[in-house]
Amino acid sequence: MNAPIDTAALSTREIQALDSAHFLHPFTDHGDLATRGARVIERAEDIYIWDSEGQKMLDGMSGLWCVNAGYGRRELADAAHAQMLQLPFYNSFFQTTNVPATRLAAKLASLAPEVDGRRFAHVFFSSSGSESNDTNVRMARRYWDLLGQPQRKIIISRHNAYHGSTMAGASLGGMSGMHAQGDLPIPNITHIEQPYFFEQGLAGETPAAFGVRAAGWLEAKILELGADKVAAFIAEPVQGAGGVIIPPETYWPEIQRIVDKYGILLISDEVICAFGRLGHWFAYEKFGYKPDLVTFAKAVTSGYIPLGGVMVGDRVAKVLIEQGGEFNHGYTYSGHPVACAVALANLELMEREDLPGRVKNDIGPYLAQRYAELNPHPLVGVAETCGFVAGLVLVKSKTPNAEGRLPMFDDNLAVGMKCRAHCFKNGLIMRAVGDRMIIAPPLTMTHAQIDELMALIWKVLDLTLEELKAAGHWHA
Ligand code: PXG
Repeated sequence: MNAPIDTAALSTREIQALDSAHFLHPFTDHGDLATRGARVIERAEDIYIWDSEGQKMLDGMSGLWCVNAGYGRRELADAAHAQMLQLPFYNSFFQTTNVPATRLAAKLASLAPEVDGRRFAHVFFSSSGSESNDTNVRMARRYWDLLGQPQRKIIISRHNAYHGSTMAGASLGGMSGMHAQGDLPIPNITHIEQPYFFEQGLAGETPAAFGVRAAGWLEAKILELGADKVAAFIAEPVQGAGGVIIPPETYWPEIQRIVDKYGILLISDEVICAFGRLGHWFAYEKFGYKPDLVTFAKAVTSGYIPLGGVMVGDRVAKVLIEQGGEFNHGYTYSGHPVACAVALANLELMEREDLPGRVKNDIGPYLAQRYAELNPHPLVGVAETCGFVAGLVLVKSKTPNAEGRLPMFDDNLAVGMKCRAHCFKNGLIMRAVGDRMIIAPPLTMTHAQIDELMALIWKVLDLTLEELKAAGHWHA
């Protein structure tokens, strides 16, 4: 047996060596990581993180789209501590329940707005977004089975969507790199194009006209498959991991019209967009559509402990409860008391500080205003925000080509990754999705902190431009 290792006494290099010897990281080229060593994040406070070499960084990604309440919130740690001492775990399978899970289900039901008399009175708990989307597939198909339409199995999703990394999650997602590994998607899941105006808008087309056209791809797919074969359509309100793809305003109303017309279920994957991120508790309220199932995870606990789930609307809940008998599905940690206690404390904190309202009325509009100022930068094709997510595209030139689009850099140049390297060096965590730079910072940010963020973004854009010029890749 190996001797236990006192990691507290290790240098950064020693931790990195131990890490690459034993820890297989998610979505990581391990051979490559071993040559450079992982960055060791040691502590965090407010909107900042510190690595083991003492470098402070502004966390423009809220961990991974989840630390909405910011770091260092003592009351979330206290809630976990108290609940661990009282009841660290008990299952909810065999006609038992626990107080935090029950209270949280009721709390979430009270926060989810009713639309046109359709309520979200019920919640199914999991521990992650991926698991929750597996639940959605099981539940949507069970729903149609119970209604005597078992042939309704197909779930339509979108290319470049992200719905998780389990077999069902990765299949629902539209990431070709994921499909290429492991024989995915699983049967009866298919994809349509995403509503990305910058990439797919036609010369002379308005964003509004594009939104209707993009929603039309759903109707075309339904007609191609046969409406009686389609169980559900799943989509993120704003695509997150795909690069903060913000649909035109006309998109969601048209999607709603189409799912209503064919009676198919609508699943809103709000793993990133719920809990204040877009200025509302749930994002379907912002866009005014009426989902039947809503996936949540991440910020329900501000990422302090794993928890996810599905808000189950009346339409599905009624059939499942009144006609369903036993639903043969669930996880050991469905309704985990400690995770639920932390979620309750987090939602109370978010309510007290009105984080959704701050995003909607204060820091969201301020970020939008400051982001618009980036548009004149020579590298920026478009800079846009929605609530408290933002994306900007790095372009080769501001002069549209023959198709009316701004020319992009050659993929081989990996300009987004160059920009991201400058971010790290200068104390900013910002993601690169291809040449789209994205952020989703904590919802606690002050105006002064937004100004600090913007100064950093200007700096890294200038540094990226200088690097491109020095290497002879800038001819504008
Ligand atoms: N749905 C959505 C919309 C997500 O963003 C998941 C489901 C899966 O959740 P779990 O908890 O199983 O990871 C997510 C997760 C990225 C990135 O690169 C985004 C996510 C996860 C990992 C990386 O932006 N989102």
